[in-house]
Amino acid sequence: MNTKSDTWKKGIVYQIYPRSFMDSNADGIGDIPGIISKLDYVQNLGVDMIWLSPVYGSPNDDNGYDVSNYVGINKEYGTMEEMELLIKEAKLRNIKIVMDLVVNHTSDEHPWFIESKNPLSPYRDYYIWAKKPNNWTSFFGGSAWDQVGDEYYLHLFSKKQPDLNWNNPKIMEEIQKIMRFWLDKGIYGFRCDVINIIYKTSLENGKKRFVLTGKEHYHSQEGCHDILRRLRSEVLNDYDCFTVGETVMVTPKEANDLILPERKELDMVFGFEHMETDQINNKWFKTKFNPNKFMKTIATWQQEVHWNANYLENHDQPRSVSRFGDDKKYHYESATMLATLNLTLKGTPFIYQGQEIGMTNGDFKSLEDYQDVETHRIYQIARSLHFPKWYIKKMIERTSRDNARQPMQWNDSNGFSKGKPWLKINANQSVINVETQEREDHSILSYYKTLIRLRKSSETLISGSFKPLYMKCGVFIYQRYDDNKTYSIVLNMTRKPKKVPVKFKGSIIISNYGITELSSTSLKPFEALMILEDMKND
Ligand code: ISL
Ligand code: CA
Repeated sequence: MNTKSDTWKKGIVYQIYPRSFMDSNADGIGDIPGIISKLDYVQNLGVDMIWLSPVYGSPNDDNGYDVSNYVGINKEYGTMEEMELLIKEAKLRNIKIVMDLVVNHTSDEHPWFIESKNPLSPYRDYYIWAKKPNNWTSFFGGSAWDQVGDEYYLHLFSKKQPDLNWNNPKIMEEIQKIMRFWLDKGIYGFRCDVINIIYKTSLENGKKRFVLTGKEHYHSQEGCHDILRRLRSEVLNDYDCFTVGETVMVTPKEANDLILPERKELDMVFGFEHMETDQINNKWFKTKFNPNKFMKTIATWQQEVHWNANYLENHDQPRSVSRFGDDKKYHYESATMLATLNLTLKGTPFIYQGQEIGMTNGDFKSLEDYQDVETHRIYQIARSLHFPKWYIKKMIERTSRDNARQPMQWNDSNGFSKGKPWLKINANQSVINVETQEREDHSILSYYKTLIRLRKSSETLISGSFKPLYMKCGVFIYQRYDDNKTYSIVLNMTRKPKKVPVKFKGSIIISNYGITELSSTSLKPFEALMILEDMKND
């Protein structure tokens, strides 16, 4: 049993989507040498871990979440030597690398699947084949089955992402080898892709649903818990590492069933309930953002879940300043208000590349500008359902995952690449970029750096308790406290001035309007304050 460091609880994670982070060889595609060239920037942010989205061999149908070689590197991103150099260079800067474990499915170009297409192959049972498809539907819309020969194979995502058959003990063997291959290279653990749907209890038809018909046969099944316990006891326990599960559709209770220490499964999970408070039925049918619903969901997870992985955006989600803030009139104020939320909650903060400078949703002009496989799939389905074109355009503009995948805005021109970027760069990089913000004290980037330093120096923010004080009219007030200190965090999540309904005594630790005195009884638009309560007055 290896002694486990607690960096994953005390530190902060920065997510890098390699294709869009930094291009070192002018082919318009981000790569590993590009990441290495920006490690000083990442270190200067003050973060402790980098979660690296997949860089494995892949045909890029889903930008690497379709793996064709788990123990090789996509040549567009670099070589294994460069990957080993990244781990080493990061370590020199006290940054640990966390890889993406994508084991619900492989690419259909993985040798296992190519072999498996032959019914007589020993690899046939590495995947899920059936004489005829059941009624299950895919996360990307449409049937979850495609035909090869006279049989069908299951794919809960794109048809180029066939699901692995975890009922086959060979899969456990193969995946344990892959995990050890990377842990032996000195990585600090895994973000586990859709890890709570990998075990299918049966292939029975599912109850007809608007989305994900069939999910009751694979969502958080007992067989999945068994697999997670074995991965932990047979592999992970031999290393100083942690796991964060990407667990779709879990409630706080289901999250605890995956992460409570006595369960010996995962260390923490990404929940989605706060990310589903501005939609009806599914993410493509967005509603007006309702801050009260959002903050109540967050408060529930803070109080009920053993240890949270706190995030506001990632490579699948729209940009938080556009979605939960105001990326026009109150760009600085709302981005820094959201930063204050993200970095003062209880649990491990995750920051997605570009969030620290307030990167916004995309400025795509036509469907051809989008690259995401899911976006194009949804477009086809919406057209086949005769949705009006103007409605489909709005749906895609608000929800496409490409909103988060436009290249990192390093300066006001070609900071990301000297070549033609694989995905169009947002025109607002002329004003929203790292170089400009590094020069200014009053910038989103400077605010993030201050907040990160503050959080890492405060035992109360890292391990203290959480208590909601007020969650109404778009105002979210909560406390983080322990025996030594009590902080009150006050957030106006709206563009309207709001009355402060609670009396505070104490000193202002941080304010996104730069105020130093607790005089006013009202909050400005998107105002954020953190106050160190005056304990003497009790
Ligand atoms: O898009 C989403 C966020 O609302 C989800 O439906 C997402 O597709 C789902 O959470 C699974 O995401 C993960 O697995 C997918 C991959 O496309 C995503 O990028 C990855 O984060 C299949 O590997
Ligand atoms: Ca490149």
